[in-house]
Amino acid sequence: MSSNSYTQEFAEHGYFMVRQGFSPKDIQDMKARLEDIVQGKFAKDGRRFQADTESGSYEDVEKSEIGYRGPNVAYRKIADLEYDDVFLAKLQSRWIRDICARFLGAVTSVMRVTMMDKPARGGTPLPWHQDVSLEWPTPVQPELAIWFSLDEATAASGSLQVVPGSHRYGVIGRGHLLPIELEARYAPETQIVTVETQPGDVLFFHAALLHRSGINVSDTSRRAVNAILMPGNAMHTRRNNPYPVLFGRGELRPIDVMLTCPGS
Ligand SMILES: O=C(O)CCC(=O)C(=O)O
Repeated sequence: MSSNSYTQEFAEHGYFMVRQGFSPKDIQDMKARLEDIVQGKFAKDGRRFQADTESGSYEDVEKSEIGYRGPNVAYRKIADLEYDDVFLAKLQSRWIRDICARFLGAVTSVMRVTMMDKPARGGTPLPWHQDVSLEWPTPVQPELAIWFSLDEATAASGSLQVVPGSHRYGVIGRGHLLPIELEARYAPETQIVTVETQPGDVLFFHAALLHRSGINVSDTSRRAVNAILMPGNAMHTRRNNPYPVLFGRGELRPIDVMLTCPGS
């Protein structure tokens, strides 16, 4: 697919897919690093972890993400991956840089980079939401999100589902979670598309696109990475400091993020 088709797909449907954007080695490197993080072999101050629910209900998800609690905890989410040298280096691949320059301009800032695990025969449904929110501490709304799975992602393993074209609603209400009473209007069953991917495939979507994911009923885990990106420089209005830059002047460099990450 050419970059003109990306622009067209993005405008029309709110997403496009780059099949095999990452090489098998890229995926292997990220999986190995993730396993080291989970095993505690690559501990880092300030990194945020969220344990999965026992109930399988989104309402029971830990509200604040806290630190590492050992290798035997089922982590639903691991945050701050922009401060991991392996993940950062892969996200800063030349082809992603080119796509971000096209869609976000000369500077791309990072709202967050997280990994979400749907373990084999488990996980917690993530309801319809947008990667934008007027409640988030930023004057600049995210515009682009990147999503890719380190494992095969299928309907059975809890892959991402989207509502094509829903980015055109812009921020719905205050954004982020779609109120349940609005689901029939904004996310009718007949319009839902399940995005199925092989390791290496990378989905780019408009941050306002409605998306969700279910549980994993397959026998293998589904570990996916989601990067939420903003155009230009952006200040964190609660911390009163700038969000990290992925591309552009002052960008994060893998060599600089080896030791710590700020967390929140
Ligand atoms: O990986 C998934 O299932 C969805 C991730 C996501 O949309 C999020 O964390 O906001």
